[in-house]
Amino acid sequence: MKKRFNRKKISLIGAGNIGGNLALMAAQKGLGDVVLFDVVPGLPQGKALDIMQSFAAQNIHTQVSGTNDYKDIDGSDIVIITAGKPRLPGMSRDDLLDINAKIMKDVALNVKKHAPDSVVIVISNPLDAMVYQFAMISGFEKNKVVGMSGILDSSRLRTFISMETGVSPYDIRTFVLGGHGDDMVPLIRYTYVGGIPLLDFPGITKEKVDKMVERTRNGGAEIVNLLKTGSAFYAPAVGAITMAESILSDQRRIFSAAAFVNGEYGHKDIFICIPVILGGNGVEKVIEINLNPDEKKALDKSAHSVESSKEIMTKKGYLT
Ligand code: TXD
Repeated sequence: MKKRFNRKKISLIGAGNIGGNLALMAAQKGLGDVVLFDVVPGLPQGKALDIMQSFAAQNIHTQVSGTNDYKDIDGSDIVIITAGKPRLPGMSRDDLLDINAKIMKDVALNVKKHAPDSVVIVISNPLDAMVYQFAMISGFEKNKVVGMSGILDSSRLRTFISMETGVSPYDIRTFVLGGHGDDMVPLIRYTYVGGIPLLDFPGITKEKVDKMVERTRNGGAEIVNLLKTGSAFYAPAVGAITMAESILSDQRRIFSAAAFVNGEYGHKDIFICIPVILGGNGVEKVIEINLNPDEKKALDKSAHSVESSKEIMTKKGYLT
């Protein structure tokens, strides 16, 4: 689809559960024209037509189109990648590595060719490995590539805190650092209910906080086990579209997101979830917050898990 005068162009690589919801959400937020791409013939076209047919009742004036041809993503301002298999019950995110690394290599080469000036948000799992692989294969500047992880993990923790305190999750703030895996690092010391530190909120105990942290770490698996046929997709789509809006409208909002580190937090040449400012240039700034010894130890453990999967990717030739 040709870029329309002065409208942003959002291309979604993967028209599955998350991709379809991203297309509808982008349209409802008026972010720009949307191109939905997938390798399955008819899938993106069908979902795009269905979404377009909802506009008459929604007062929406942008375009959504579906395609199996990468040339239709030419000139995209932002590309959001969900191409790949989701988990099934009993699978870890890392179990998806071989399947999704082969897919991501193809996607990265095509995005490099057709949308070289875009900012890319990677969602596919295993997230930290997939976002790194995309950056290496595409050769994009590192600030133009970011992974959607911490905003989802933070949303899960905020939801559990809301259930416990009765406060709207919208008024709860937190950060989650590290890999998007079982050793992710929710930072309780930086978690606030309104302006009240979580551990000072009436009725909150360390035991309750530990339970909410554990449930956050298992948040993805909890939904996979309930759905049985795939993984979460509404909250991941909202997380990604919120990041995309901050980039497309240069809002410069702060998120927990998988970004490239070059010495920050004591780690180099990996993507891990850290606080970042997202604006028109993608990752505008990596925010290095103070960590106490326990927090730093937990982050290092999580970062080492990410480094191990990077070594596997290197050995298997997925990074070239
Ligand atoms: O926090 C996070 N980052 C995670 C990520 C949160 C939830 C889901 N997470 C992962 O996103 C999940 O483990 C998957 O790896 C992706 C996409 O999840 P989704 O639920 O959208 O999976 P679907 O519904 O199976 O959609 C994937 C689509 C499907 O339509 C395939 O045909 C398509 O990807 N696909 C491809 N598109 C483009 N190019 C290629 N090569 C390709 N192969 C498959």
